[in-house]
Parts: sequence; C-alpha cells; structure tokens
Amino acid sequence: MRIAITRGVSPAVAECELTHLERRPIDYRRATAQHRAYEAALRALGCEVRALPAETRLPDSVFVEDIAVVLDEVAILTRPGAPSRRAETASLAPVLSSYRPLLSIEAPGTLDGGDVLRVNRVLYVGRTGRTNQAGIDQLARALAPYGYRVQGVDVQGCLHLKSAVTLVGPRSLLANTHWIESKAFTECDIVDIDPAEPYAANGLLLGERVIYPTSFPATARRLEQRGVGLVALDVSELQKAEGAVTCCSLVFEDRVLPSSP
Ligand code: CIR
Repeated sequence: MRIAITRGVSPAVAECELTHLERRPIDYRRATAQHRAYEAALRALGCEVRALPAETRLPDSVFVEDIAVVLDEVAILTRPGAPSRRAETASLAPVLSSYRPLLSIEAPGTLDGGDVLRVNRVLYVGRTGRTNQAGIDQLARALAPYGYRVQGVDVQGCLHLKSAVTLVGPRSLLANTHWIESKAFTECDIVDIDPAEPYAANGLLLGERVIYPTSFPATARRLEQRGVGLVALDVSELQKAEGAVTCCSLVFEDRVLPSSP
C-alpha cells in the first residue's frame, strides 16, 4: 500500500514565507478546496491518504514535503532552512516513526525536503537558501550505510531543487535548465519546460501518471506529446504561497523494514 501524508492548509497561510514571489491575497477557503482535490487525486492514484490536521500557528505547514525525506529503509526528519518552519517537525515525527526508523538533520545543518530529488539510489540535493552544505553532508553520512549516494546540485533563481526539476518518468526529468546544471543528471532524459512558464518544472509522479498544475498549459502539451499521462489540478492558491504539487505530500510504501543498515 502506498501512503501519502498530507496536512490541512493552515488558516495562517497568508503569512507564509515568500522568497521569489510578491505577496498576493490567498483565499483560504479556495486553498482548502484545492488541497482537498489534491488529496482526492492522490487517492484516485492508489494512495492511502493520511491527512494530518492543520497547524493553526504554522503558516507553511501544508507543505509537508519539506519536513522529511522518506526512503524505503529510513526517514530523515529535516531541519528546515526557514526558522519559521522548524516547529513543523514536532507533530510529524511521531507519525513517521510508525512507518520508519527516524534520523534527523541537526544544527548547523539545514535541509528542506523540497531540495531532495531521488532517482533510484541517488539523491540529488539542491544547494539553496534553504539547504546548506552541512545539511547535505549529514544526509550523505546518514544514508551511505543504506547504499544511497547523495550528490549536491547548485540551484539559482528559485526556492528549491524541485522547483527546477522533478521526475515525470522512471528516467525522465522535467526541468527548467536556467535554474540548475542539467549535466548533473547524466543518467536521465530531460524534458525542458516551455520557456514562457518558468515555474512549470514541478510535477508529482505517481506510478505512471503525473499530478500537474493546470497553470502551465504549454508545458503540459509538451509532456502529453511525449506520452506522459497528466492528472491536471488547479493549485493556484497554493502557488501564491510558493508551493507546488510535490510539496503537499510525503509519498512512500507502507513497508516495515529492519531499522539497522
Ligand atoms: C516556503 O517558502 O517555505 C513555503 N512558502 C513554500 C514551500 C514550498 N515547498 C516546496 O516546494 N517543497
């Protein structure tokens, strides 16, 4: 069974962190409706959704992806780069610990899950305003015993690595190559976003389908022409909070594996 952990939209979402976007009013009810549709899409694609209650005082807490990296063998609780987001780990830790042994990133390391892109046994990790080298080094040390290789990737111009590149097939990446060094991803094919849609590189691959925002029609056409099956969702209110589709869930297989490497 595939689990998707989500968390309701905080009523304080309008006070979210913003780095590359101007602040615009967020319609909380509409954001909540869009988030429910997102959870319904996860269910339709075979996930059992474990929906956590909204955190009223933590504006960005709907973006659960940033708070953990969940692998088959172990989960790593992050130390988010934005101090306002660090308290988000407290309520997620007990939930994750029922599925996986837990490790955590410690100060001075910082790491946001949005900066971690897994392609099989390689974890590409963005060096961004949120994730520092100490965080990347800790992740590499924690995961080496499990046979994962961690590779840092320079990112510029966007919030997270996964704002710039995500998987849309087993070895196929959708990317904005102005924001990352595409040669870092040698073992994958790269589909470029349409240049008129710089934020279009974030899709959520689940099995053979990709949950994808309706706001990037030109890039959606490119993907469909390549045979990628899309599940289109309006996430416009969450996008105003600098969120996208990967960031609203933590998806993993519900398997209990031995805790030691
Ligand atoms: C933040 O700046 O932390 C939030 N407003 C947006 C986080 C989006 N997370 C993600 O794309 N992984």
